[in-house]
Amino acid sequence: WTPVEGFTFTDILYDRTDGIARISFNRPHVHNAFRPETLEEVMKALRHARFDASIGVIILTGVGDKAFCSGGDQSVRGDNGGYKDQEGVHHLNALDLQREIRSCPKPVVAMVAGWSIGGGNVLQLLCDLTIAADNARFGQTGPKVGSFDAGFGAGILARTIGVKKAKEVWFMCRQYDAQQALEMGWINAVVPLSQLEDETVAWCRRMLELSPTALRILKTAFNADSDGMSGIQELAGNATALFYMTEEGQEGRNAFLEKRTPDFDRFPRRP
Ligand code: 2NE
Repeated sequence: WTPVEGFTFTDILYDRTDGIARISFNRPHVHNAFRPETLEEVMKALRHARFDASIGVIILTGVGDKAFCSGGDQSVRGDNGGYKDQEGVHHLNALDLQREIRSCPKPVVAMVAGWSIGGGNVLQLLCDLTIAADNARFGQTGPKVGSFDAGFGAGILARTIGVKKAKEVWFMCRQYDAQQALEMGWINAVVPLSQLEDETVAWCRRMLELSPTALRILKTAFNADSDGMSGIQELAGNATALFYMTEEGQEGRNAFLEKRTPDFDRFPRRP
């Protein structure tokens, strides 16, 4: 792994290897709980990886083997509707990151060792795939600590593991080990901790062998109905992008620029 140059992050690490970017929560003293600044940094790195054409897959993980992420840092949770940044402004920017993970056109893979809890576990859920170590533990704590995620955190969980199980997760605030999470369909694979990185990278390399456009459109398709009109917008944006790459699409642009009537006659009206 090589650190990506040009960034000075305090709360995350951002590095890369052969087509794979890795973004790591780096607050191990609080089991990688996030504060607003942490999430801003993750979003900055995610956007950079998104626009770097040499990156095909992004891993989201936590530093160390004790925690992926334990959610919002309760020590900076304020009384004014969110988590306080260093200027005292309150944020719920975990929700912004959730949307960015979903709308990132490249696969995002959660690599989980240790705790995946609270808002951290919702981020894990929203990654496209999750590879867990055998020491991973998953759960929601919201109703215990006076919080909840009634958006993707409830809705996508219900779609992922079923409504009854999702209600159990939120209503009981229990913790589930990696094997239980696998059986529920919450995650994709469990491996011994010592093999976590190798296995995750192997999954990423497999995706790097495949068509990036096919993966991009499939990701959008999986999210389209649950994202409503904005999901359809993303899916449709892929159609526009592909159309722009055709002679038919380019004929319209060329005719406009050349101040002539477009000639679409040579393009077939397919059944
Ligand atoms: C994760 C868990 C179950 C681990 O328990 P354990 O016993 O293994 O560790 P411990 O001793 O609790 O944690 C180690 C240190 O990390 C801090 C702890 O306070 C402790 O610090 P010291 O006592 O050593 O100084 N720590 C852990 N998680 C933290 C957190 N989230 N914020 C601040 N400090 C934290 C156990 O630690 C646990 O249950 N943690 C809390 C999980 C939690 O409730 N997260 C917030 C959920 S709400 C949320 O994330 C959210 C949302 O619902 C909506 C929008 C945005 C965010």
